[in-house]
Amino acid sequence: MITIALSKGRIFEETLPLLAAAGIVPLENPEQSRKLIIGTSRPDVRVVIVRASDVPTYVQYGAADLGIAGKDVLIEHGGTGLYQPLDLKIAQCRMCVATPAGFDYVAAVRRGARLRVATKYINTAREHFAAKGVHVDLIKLYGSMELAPLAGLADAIVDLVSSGGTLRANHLVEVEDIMPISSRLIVNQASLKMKRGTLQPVIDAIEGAIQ
Ligand code: PRT
Ligand code: MG
Repeated sequence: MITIALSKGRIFEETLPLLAAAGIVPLENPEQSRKLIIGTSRPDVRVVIVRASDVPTYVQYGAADLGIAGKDVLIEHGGTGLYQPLDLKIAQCRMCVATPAGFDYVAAVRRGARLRVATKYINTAREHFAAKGVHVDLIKLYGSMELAPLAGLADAIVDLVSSGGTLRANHLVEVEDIMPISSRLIVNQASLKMKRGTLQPVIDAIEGAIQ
């Protein structure tokens, strides 16, 4: 049996055509079903539905053989025990620093001000600001980072942006680009050794279907 860990939402939708290329079609839509384990058109393959940030953990411990996770999530997880053979080029966005439109970020950095930065991505943010020599107090949030500067919790946020619509709606502007983000296929290292005969053709078919 091969178990694939997936999250609902944008990753699931964009993953369907890639799995289909490997002959794997989930038998139910997780958006409609409450089931957390979903069978597929292949009797030897099942999908488990987990939170996006839990996907690397399931694969790390071998509860899933394969998974698909954003680079943002993988950096925060650390990648221990994971083989990351493919950039799937799905769920693309970018990680950036944003501030209220009236905040002079460049001037604050230039005068060495200590900035309060709210984010879900503590590791990514710590590395980014350390590399630039910017002093920051990082405030961990689990969602809706855009609210933090508006409510007076932080001077800036580190968050993902795709269309820019959420920033605009909250009068925030992108002041620094940190890195492009896309989703990766992740594989449990022990599974790859023990089940290579079944896993490698799946990995190869997915690779062939990347746009
Ligand atoms: O919801 P949950 O806590 O379970 O996890 P999650 O929010 O991380 O899951 P999900 O499904 O929302 O995101 C899964 C993955 O999609 C992320 O890990 C990213 O790799 C990727 N991705 C791509 C994005 C976006 N684009 C994105 N725009 N993840 C989140 N966003 C959010 C962003 O945080 C911001 O709040 O969308 C908002 C901005 O969108 P725009 O279009 O208004 O700029
Ligand atoms: Mg979400």
